[in-house]
Amino acid sequence: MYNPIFEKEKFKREVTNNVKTLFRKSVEEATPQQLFQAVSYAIKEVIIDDWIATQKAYNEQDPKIVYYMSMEFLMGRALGNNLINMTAYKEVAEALDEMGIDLNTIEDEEPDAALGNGGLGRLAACFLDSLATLGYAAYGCGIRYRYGMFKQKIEDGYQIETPDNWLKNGNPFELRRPEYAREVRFGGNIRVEYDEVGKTHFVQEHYESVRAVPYDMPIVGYNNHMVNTLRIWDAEPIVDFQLDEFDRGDYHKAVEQENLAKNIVEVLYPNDNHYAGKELRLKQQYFFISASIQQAVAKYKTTHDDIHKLPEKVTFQMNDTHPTVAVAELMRILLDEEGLGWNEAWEITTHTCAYTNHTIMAEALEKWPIDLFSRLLPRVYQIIQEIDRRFVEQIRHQYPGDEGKVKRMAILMDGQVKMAHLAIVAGYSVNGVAALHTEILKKQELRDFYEMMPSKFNNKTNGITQRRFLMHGNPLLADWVTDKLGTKDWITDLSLMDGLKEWADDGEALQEFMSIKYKNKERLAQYILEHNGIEIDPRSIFDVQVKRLHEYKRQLLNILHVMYLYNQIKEHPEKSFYPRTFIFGAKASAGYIRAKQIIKLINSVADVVNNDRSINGKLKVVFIEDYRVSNAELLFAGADVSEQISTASKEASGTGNMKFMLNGAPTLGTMDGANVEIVQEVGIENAFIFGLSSDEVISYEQNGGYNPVDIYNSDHEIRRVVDQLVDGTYGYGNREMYRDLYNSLLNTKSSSRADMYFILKDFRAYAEAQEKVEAAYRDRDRWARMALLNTASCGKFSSDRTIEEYVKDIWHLDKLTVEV
Ligand code: 26W
Repeated sequence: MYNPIFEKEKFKREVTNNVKTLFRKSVEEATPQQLFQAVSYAIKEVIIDDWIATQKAYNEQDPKIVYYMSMEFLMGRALGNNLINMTAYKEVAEALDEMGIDLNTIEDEEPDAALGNGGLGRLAACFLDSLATLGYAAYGCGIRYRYGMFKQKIEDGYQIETPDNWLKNGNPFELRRPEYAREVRFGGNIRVEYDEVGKTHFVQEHYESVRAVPYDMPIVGYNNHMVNTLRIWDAEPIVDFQLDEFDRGDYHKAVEQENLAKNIVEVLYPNDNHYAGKELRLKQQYFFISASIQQAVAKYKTTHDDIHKLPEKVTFQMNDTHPTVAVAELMRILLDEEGLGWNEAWEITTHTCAYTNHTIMAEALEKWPIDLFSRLLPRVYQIIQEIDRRFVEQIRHQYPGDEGKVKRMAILMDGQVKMAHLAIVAGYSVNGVAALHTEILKKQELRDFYEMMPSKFNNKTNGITQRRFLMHGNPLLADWVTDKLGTKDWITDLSLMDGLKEWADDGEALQEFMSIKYKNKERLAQYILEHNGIEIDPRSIFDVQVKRLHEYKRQLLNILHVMYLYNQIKEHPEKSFYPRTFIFGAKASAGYIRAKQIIKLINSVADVVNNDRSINGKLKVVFIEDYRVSNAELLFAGADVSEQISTASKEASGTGNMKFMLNGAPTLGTMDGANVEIVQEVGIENAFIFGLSSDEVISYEQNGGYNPVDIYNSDHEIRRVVDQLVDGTYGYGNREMYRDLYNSLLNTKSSSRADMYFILKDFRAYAEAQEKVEAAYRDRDRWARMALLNTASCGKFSSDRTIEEYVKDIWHLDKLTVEV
């Protein structure tokens, strides 16, 4: 068996020595943070050898490389994950223990690398893990934000954002690579020149530029010596580059460039599914894309001399539309720097770029104002104009007289650059992230494009890595699975989980399974006691909804239902009620007022309910502060019920749903996103499904919505809950506090439609599904079986499966082997 952590004693000496040279201290004197640093550097030492060996394998085997281009990589912590993938976790824990150091404690010293918002960023991180584990050559390309996703504090029930200074103690795993720095240019104007042979040249002048400097983070594959690279770019002022002759000695300009460099990578935009049209964001996009593409082309050219064959060795996967400027940047390099003609360049580009769509939310679509775009990226804009001109010609040719098509499909329209259209036109593949989502893209959102180019469209249902979300997050269950299956192979082949079904009717196995769940609930309860000061009973049903806060995800439906339950308990104290703990975790975009009101409401309800002694602790509500990858692992492991209650059709896939399933929590959800496939795998009897279907939602939407006031008038229990938003019950007497939420449900004036997300429409069905949850939970054997079957049926949802599908259908990569 491969064991990279050498001899234990050598490792211990290394840690001791690191503490000494880094901090001039002994192990006994060092702080936990210093020990974290010392241990991480010792681990990095080992990783570096495999990293070098992987580079050597790249050079010798010349595999095709996928560049996963993403504005976001939500990596979380690295230390524990690296140890898991090096198969050294237990040995290292033991060695540290002998030194009087607790591995868990020092793991907690590592800040999350939170370079992402939510689903899309975490998916990118899972994909990198799977790519390295499966032996594929891949680079993650992104931005080294100085500040990642903001830290959330809850003060007086309100969300307060504070900066995430994740680099303040340094990042032991990263490697600065100044030798690969690139220049990226913004603004100015394009001068056209003709050379002696009459060839046209486009020269950008009077531009501002920054130096892009890459930092590499190792991506350790599981038990295979493969170490891939996440390359994130930092910006520095250009000073040691040659300025234009025109600019030389221009002090003012030097200062501006200093500012540009500082601003560009300063902070991750905390918007999820909402496009704000900020110029700085476009700068961020072009900055990391230009640097990454320049580098990929340069790397290709060091070993290949025919640029036309680029698509045989390189593929750029664009994670949503955020990196789509890649299309035009690659064209620019091929045209202006490689001197190719338009057709050749287009041929190469359209066989190299592929696009993944992650949302149908209209407000998430990126459309840049043409004046902004052309001012910032003049040459890139010219190229997009030409792409658009040719595409429109093609539409007119294929659909003569149909100007509606042109209006709907053009890349440049109504003063805007439509990034999704550019991605589809230039991409050789367009994929959605769950079966239902892809169908909605084909039939609704992207219908015209699907009709014109059906063969580009395909589905790749998302997945998650079991290395982090079971092995690291839930070691008790991981060991149990290994024991029951008699093999560890599920770690790299999750379909083997199916073998657990054998134990679904074995009383003893079920009991073991549930006692592991109980221990994880105790661990979570302990975390909540420490962080929230709230005592919760691990015997109660842990009902968990953790994800970004968004109206379409319907945290409001969940909390309204808690208010409804509270009313029931108060009114019928005699009725038996199984104790429930409702746990929420969510960050709201800083500018998303209504989302923030929902957080405040959840906290107000928690305040009232948790402090009402008359209900004997039957109901508890907890809002987890600063939900993030590291505490998510505890939440998935400790959950009984997985809340996946988005308005059908709105959640492209969801990936949290899969993490809960893996950890044995049945889904309480709508037929949306990947929930549909979860139900297919586990059986509808092992989930709690409710609510409108996506077809029903879409059909209501096409007919102007529905009238929530009818429901309000006819269902007095619903009315009571809605009224409690404005009668002071949860406003500490203030009736205006939740007026906007009340209006959003009933009043057409407050939004384009009343109850846009069908909360009241689905309320009864949701409450009934919750009753079924309670009934099922009371039957301990039935519940245990259900929970176990969820874990046993999650095989499809490994990101390993997803990546193999991308490789087979889109990327066509070769498998590498790394020899050490
Ligand atoms: C421009 C603002 C913006 C920022 C982020 C627009 C859109 C986004 C993302 C596409 C939002 C996102 O994270 N989408 C989620 O992607 C996951 C991975 O595919 C899916 O599981 C989620 O359903 C989807 O909401």
